[in-house]
Amino acid sequence: MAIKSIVSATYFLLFLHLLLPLASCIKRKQVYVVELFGDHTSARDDKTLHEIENAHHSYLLSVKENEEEARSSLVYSYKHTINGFAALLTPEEAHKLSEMEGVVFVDKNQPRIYSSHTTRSWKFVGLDGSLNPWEEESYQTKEDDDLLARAQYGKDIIVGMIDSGVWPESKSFSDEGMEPVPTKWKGVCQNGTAFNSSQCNRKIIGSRYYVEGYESAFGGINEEEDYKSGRDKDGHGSHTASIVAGREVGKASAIGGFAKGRALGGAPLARLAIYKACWAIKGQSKHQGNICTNIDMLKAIDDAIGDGVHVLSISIGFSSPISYVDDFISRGALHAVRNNIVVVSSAGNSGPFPQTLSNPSPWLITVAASTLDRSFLAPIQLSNASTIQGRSITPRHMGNRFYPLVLAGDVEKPGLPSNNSGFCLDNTLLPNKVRGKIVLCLRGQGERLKKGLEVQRAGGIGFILGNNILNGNDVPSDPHFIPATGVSYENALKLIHYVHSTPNPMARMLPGTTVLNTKPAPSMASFSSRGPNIIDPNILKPDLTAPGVDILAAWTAEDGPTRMTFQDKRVVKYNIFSGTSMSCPHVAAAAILLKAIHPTWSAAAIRSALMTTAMTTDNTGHPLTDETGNPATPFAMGSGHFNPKRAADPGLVYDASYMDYLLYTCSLGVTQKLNITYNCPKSFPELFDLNYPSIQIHGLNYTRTIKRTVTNVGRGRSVYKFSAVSPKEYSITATPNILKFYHVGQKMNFIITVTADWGQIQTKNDADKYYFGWYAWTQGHHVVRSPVAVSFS
Ligand SMILES: *[C@@H]1O[C@H](CO)[C@@H](O)[C@H](O)[C@H]1NC(C)=O
Ligand SMILES: *[C@@H]1O[C@H](CO)[C@@H](O)[C@H](O)[C@H]1NC(C)=O
Ligand SMILES: *[C@@H]1O[C@H](CO)[C@@H](O)[C@H](O)[C@H]1NC(C)=O
Ligand SMILES: *[C@@H]1O[C@H](CO)[C@@H](O)[C@H](O)[C@H]1NC(C)=O
Ligand SMILES: *[C@@H]1O[C@H](CO)[C@@H](O)[C@H](O)[C@H]1NC(C)=O
Ligand SMILES: CC(=O)N[C@H]1CO[C@H](CO)[C@@H](O)[C@@H]1O
Repeated sequence: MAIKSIVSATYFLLFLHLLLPLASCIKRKQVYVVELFGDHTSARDDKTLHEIENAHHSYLLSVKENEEEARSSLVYSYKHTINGFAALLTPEEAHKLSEMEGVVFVDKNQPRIYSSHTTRSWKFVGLDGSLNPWEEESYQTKEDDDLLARAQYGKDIIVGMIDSGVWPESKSFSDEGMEPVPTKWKGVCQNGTAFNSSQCNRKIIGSRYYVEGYESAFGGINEEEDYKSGRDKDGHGSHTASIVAGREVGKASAIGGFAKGRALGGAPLARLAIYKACWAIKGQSKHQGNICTNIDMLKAIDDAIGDGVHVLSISIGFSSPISYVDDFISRGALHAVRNNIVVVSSAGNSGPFPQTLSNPSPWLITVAASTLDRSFLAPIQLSNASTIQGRSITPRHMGNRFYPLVLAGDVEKPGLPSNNSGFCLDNTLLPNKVRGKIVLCLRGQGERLKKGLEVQRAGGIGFILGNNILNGNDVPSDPHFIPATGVSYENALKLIHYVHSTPNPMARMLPGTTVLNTKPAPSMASFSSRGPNIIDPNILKPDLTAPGVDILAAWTAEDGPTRMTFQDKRVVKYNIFSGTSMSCPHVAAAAILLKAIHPTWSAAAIRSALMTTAMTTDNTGHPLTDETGNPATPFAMGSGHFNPKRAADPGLVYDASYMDYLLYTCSLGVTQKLNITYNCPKSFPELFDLNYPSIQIHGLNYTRTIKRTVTNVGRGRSVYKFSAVSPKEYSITATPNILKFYHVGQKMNFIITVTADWGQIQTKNDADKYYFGWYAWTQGHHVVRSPVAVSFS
């Protein structure tokens, strides 16, 4: 009970603070999160679950007038994640509860707003090509079919999608020919608007939705904007679900007769369990788009654990880092991992700036985004006979004529502030100077699709979107409304030079075509969030990169993809979208296949297999690059680009258990704050000793030894040899540097020593800078590789 008194004291201070502003609004009920002492037992029978809910109810009954009121005030009863509940309480009731025996914590829910990790441009329909993620990567081989066959296409594996719901009628979610639902499944198909309990099938085996947190923060769902059910209005949830587990669909889509592709998810027979926690908000709201609140997210994870999913795919997060304690995805995921569920999450779209990474917890798989080897090339011909390369998926053509080419900055209303000039923002262009011309607009301010509309408004005939220096080579392929193409920063400079140096600059834009096997690919998307991890600089994140640029997948059949920003009447069943939201489900699909092939592997073993076998070169054989054209660092790509086939046979894995994560929370000093009932031992491992498949060390000015353990999952008798490429200014060694295994399942410990080259670093003035290297254990075709990032301070 010592804990209780300490906590009440902490809580009380918080409470006073809350009470003052609330005093004036009489008895207004708000959502509070109440956490109780003690963990849930591991028993998960109906009786226990019922008891948990009754216990939550009885707490409420003790502060409410009657049974009826207590029942109706319970918002969520958490049964598999935290031991607690969310309830509508007055401040007085909250205070009373906080003083009760067994209550550790009562807090007014500060709705934290998560959003889906797609880029802000809403993209639209491909020109060609298949969306099979395995097929599109030229460096992947036909052997991937063997992988799918070995995994039985994921038929026994259930993936929980926490997202904006699903469009159940999409052919991608057909259950034709599928076997009955796995008998262990405990989920439900929740009745709601336009999606009732008879609409689940053998593919979509469950559907639930979570709206309480949203509605308490933003008011009731506007049923014009979203369906109050598992049905997806937004498109994001259908897109991610079909990337993971979409069935094969012959002719995926057609707009203007273009798209003729085969649509196929990564694990086409896996079962989908839909947890809709994200809701579309239209209009000019600050949280425009798809938003999700913390208590809804946590309940979705809580139910997914109870329902029996094997993998969770969460393409949701914050736009900047947030602590493990405040982050309900992280907290829920820790309990999911305890139940041996693999949780895959997106790194975020706040790149290319450093320290922007989201979902950094070491129990998550954190996925960055990179390109495919497919481009939609739409070049520009200049009247001086040069061609400038561009990209577009705009289904509008301008014909063969040349038209005058102008720069937006030269044809806009006078007196615009210089920081608003050249961007083709709303109502900035002068029709008398734009009519019948092609306009070059710059990226950086304003939405890309809207710029095209502004050119159209002013009577322009075509539009070129020029990257700024930050976007570099990362050119988006957008579905504009008038003939349009996008160009790199370098090409934008060429066009500007051409206009300035030519008396009568003319150009024509050629229609877009799909080009496969483009090189180099993959390369990092500029929007992909970057490390270093500032929540804990001892854990290197992201973990991996996977395709997240111009991904074609299922859409809602009702909604124009750009509807969030302006009227778009175009409606498609398949849509092109970019973001770490799209790369995350690729890795979730790989995790499904690995889980099917290796049912006994832990979540950490599956992550390790994916990380240590990841590719660090592109299809030219050179190091994978970022948007600047330079080699990408582990802060952009983690261990590299996922490679599911090699991951099925990694040789060795770095395993970690729930207990290891608990000890990690002890080292970090957050165990209590996470309200985990666990008495930390007197001594616990260093943070950097968590058995992670990568290494990050900060503040290393002399030498450090790091412990790791590998488990043999390859051949029985085998000998692995150590090799390393040390980060500049440091050296890496291992003791021992040969690992001899005698049987499968055998574990071996080793120590990595990283030593700084003092003198050199001191003379440089870059103490904060990280240096990168790697080490590997090699045996035959097994190369078990780990990136290393080290900084001096
Ligand atoms: C559930 O389904 C029934 C029958 O379709 C319908 O009448 C009812 O309104 C639905 N309930 C909700 C909450 O949508
Ligand atoms: C559920 O929806 C389907 C399709 O809209 C409809 O045919 C069926 O009657 C509905 N069932 C119930 C119980 O409302
Ligand atoms: C543009 O510049 C003005 C004046 O310097 C400033 O007030 C405004 O915030 C700037 N806008 C942006 C988007 O940077
Ligand atoms: C045409 O103009 C572009 C842009 O100024 C320049 O890079 C290119 O060399 C020119 N081509 C010829 C053939 O002069
Ligand atoms: C080296 O690191 C130690 C421990 O972090 C610190 O006390 C010391 O000041 C550092 N030395 C330099 C030169 O930064
Ligand atoms: C007893 C305890 O540690 N309570 C913590 C529960 O979690 C919240 C944050 O969500 C902390 O603020 C409490 O201190």
